[in-house]
Amino acid sequence: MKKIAVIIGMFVLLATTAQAAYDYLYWDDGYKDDAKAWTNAGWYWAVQFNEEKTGGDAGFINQIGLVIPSDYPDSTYEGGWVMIFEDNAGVPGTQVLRQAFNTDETRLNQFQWIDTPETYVSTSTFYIAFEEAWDGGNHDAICLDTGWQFPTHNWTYESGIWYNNPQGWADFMIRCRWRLCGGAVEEATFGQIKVLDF
Ligand SMILES: [Ca+2]
Ligand SMILES: [Ca+2]
Repeated sequence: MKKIAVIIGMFVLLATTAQAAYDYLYWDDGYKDDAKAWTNAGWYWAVQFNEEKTGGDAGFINQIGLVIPSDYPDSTYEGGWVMIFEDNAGVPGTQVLRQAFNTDETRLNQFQWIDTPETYVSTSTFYIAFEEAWDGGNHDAICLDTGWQFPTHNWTYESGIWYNNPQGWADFMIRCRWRLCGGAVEEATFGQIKVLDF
């Protein structure tokens, strides 16, 4: 009986070890200070995560989080698209996910988490992007914080060209839930996710 218990214990231990944990990656400080809106579909806001977060490993993403402001640019909410791009020599490259989402109006001004299919990202640097629903109109905007800046991680995609934070805005409030391939997750990010309340 004792032997069986030990064997069961080993299986539990193995199962626990094999079960990959996810970590939340982010640069923003969790406090909304500002918001930006565009009226062009096909223009994106994006946040880059790199080896500082991933430890240089490939991984999987299964959630994307973003903060949509209330009552800006208006008080109707159209949702939009979330995307994941792999890295190509320091700029966004292959798109590995594009998914529509509906804005959760109970979670304006705070993180709304969108489940995605578990998406393999082969590069240890990658980009999470948000695009408004369709062209024209006062469609959903993105929040950003203006303290504790990591502006080099902000990207925009305008008229078909990627720019590395051309306006000096920081930080777009776009996060993701990521796990590295295989083993245990390193301490890949800092702090806890803050509750937005302002
Ligand atoms: Ca609207
Ligand atoms: Ca910041």
